[in-house]
Amino acid sequence: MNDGWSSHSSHWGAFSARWDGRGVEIAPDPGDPAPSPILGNFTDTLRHRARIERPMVRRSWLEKTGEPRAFDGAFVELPWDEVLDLLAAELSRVHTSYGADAIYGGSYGWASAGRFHHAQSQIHRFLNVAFGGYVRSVNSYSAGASAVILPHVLGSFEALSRRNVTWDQISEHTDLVLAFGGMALKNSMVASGGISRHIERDAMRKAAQRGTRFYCVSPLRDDLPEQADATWLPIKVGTDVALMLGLAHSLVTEGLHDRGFLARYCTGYELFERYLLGIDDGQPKHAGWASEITGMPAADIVALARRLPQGRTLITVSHSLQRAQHGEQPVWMGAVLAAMLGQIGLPGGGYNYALGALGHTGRRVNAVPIPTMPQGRNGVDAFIPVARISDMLLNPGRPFDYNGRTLTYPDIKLVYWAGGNPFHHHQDINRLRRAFNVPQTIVVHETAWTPTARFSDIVLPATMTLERDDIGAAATDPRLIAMRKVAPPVGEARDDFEIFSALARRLGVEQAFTEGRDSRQWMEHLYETTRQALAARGWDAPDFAEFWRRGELALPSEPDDGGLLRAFRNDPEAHKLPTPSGKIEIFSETIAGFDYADCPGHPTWLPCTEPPTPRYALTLIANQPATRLHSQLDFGRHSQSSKIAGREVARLNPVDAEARGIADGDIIRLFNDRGACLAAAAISDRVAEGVVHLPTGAWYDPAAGDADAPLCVHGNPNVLTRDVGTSRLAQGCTGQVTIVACEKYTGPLPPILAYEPPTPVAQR
Ligand code: PGD
Repeated sequence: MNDGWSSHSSHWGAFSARWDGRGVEIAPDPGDPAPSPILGNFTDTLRHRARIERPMVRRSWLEKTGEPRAFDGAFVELPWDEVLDLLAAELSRVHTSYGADAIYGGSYGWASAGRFHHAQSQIHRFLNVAFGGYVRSVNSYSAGASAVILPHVLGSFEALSRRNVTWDQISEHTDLVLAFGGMALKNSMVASGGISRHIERDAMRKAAQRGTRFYCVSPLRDDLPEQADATWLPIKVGTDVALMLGLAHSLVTEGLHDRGFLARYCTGYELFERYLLGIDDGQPKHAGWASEITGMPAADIVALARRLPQGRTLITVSHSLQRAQHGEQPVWMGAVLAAMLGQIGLPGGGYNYALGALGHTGRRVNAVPIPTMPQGRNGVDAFIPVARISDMLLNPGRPFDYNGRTLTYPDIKLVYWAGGNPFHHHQDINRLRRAFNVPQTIVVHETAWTPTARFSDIVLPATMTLERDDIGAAATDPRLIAMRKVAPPVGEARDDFEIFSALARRLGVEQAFTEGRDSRQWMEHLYETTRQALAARGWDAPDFAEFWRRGELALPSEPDDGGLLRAFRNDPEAHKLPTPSGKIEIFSETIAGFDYADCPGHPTWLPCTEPPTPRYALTLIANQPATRLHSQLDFGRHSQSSKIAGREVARLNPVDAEARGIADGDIIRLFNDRGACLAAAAISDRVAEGVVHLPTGAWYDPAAGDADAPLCVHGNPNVLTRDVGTSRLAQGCTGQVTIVACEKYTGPLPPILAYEPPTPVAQR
């Protein structure tokens, strides 16, 4: 590229970058109408002290002292060859002594956008090739509950979130968007694999200007952007199902529901209606009942219900609502409410689960496949729903429920992670710490000294995306990006592929792992699938060298045809839904047959079993941050610029702040029975009363001295969150909400040590 500029891509946008030996200059893709400010995190991170420069091994692990792992433990620097020999021998020992089902390779995490150096694909492929498999994880922290409930009642998560109503349809057709949990731009700014065009802000503006009315049902006003000109309906955290039921009740009692649609396209409505009207339990779910639970005036609920059938109405339910106990219910009830309005499958109407939750939704999908790294076959049966990791490590051999089955937690001896940060993403970090002390060995490949790296035994330095060539692509993005190397690797960092190839060599499976290809040959090989599909349809299909020279390639999209719901609406016999009945399941015989009290046979109001108490009177919302992706590059300039006194910022309502004597900028302590953290207070009337908002992603930074539940001095909300599954059905992540107390912190301010690398020590 010109003047040292290289095309590149990230989960938060395409850009060009130039390295001057110290810092990186970034220029967003000129075709992107709303580039993400998160790109600013790249500028100063390549040579930051938080980067891992050399392989390190925990001294107590090397010397087999049996000491528990600690965040401030001593590490010994070892040469690559020595550490790889050691690791290959340890993997062989565990495999020979205990089998492949003693190795946990779930390795959840977002890693980087490039499709060849995709850390998950690399680690899974390696473990499959070397050991015939590993204990895996299923589903995601994003959509743990919805991915399981949706196929039972409506269709696949993929179809309902990503191939459904588009922003174009909304701009053209939609009169009203009722967004449960909103559609915050900070979320749609990000798409796994890359996003070259951020279209959501302008799409919402265009729709609002044409007259679409947006309603933001959320305790946080900014869950819809100002461009949507939304009406904010503040609601008590976790009560959306009660509001949906109150709306549904008003529709029925006023005869506004679409009986024809319910009869033709749905099954089980009559049973659900009995519940709605309170025929069996004596409690009609009327607007007054919903008002008591949600805190919204009953008259407003009735008025909103009357508006819904008046034009083209779209109901959306965000990921956040299902990242909570009983998270299956809002996903299901949102679909039922939309079914009662009879607009499912119409352009711009009906139901789109998780629209705006990521930059993958509301778009047309590509007409050709994108490059993906083949992972091979996993021959191990054992798996866990991803957020059950602490349960698994702490309870080997214990049975647990999942989606109608009784499974058993395997006995894990070795945990291997690449491309994720469980000490960021998992709930109840103090419990996770106890769980991570159970396995004999923990291995991580990381770019930086994350808390996960600091708690591992063998820490291998991985290159950052800017330090290697790759191909950026997502099935919902119309550009394939040549991700060109911008700078040399820091220290002795190596690509994950290179590390696994070297291990595979030591284990005698190098040929099977690499198939005789180096990185460049792999990229050419993976690109070929896309090129051939383009060529087969007569589209521009340059060879790899030409694609690389150009820096990007346009990918044609499928038509905006409304996906499976439109086809079903047009001809429900020819295009049955992939549910047991082929229809929308308002009552599910399958789910009822599982006999789970926490997920019955139709959508049900199930309050959280840990409600606020006089001691823990506030509800914490721990959602996605606006200044970084998850915990990635938390040490970067943009992320750092939003902190106050180095701490993550927690927002709270003026009423709650005043009651506690807290002023803007004060340092506060948030705590409950599980843990405590510091944060900096920002007082805001954009946060509903009774709520504290602390986003995720500030690196866990435990103060020394309190071994059991140390204070996180930086502001990681996962020291507070509860580690329970959404229900026995999905066992999804419930990290979004928890109860807390909050007070002004007046002690001496502890230093932030989260980004300080351990000082290497000599082996004794
Ligand atoms: P990231 O910070 O993206 O978080 O959890 P996830 O673990 O995905 O971690 C990715 C790590 O990969 C980073 O540490 C980065 O340095 C590393 N990395 C990047 N590129 C490479 C590479 O090429 N090679 C290697 N080896 N490493 C690399 C995110 C998870 O958090 C998600 S998806 C959700 S939706 C959840 N959300 C919440 C929530 O809403 N509330 C709470 N309380 N908790 C959550 N946790 C979940």
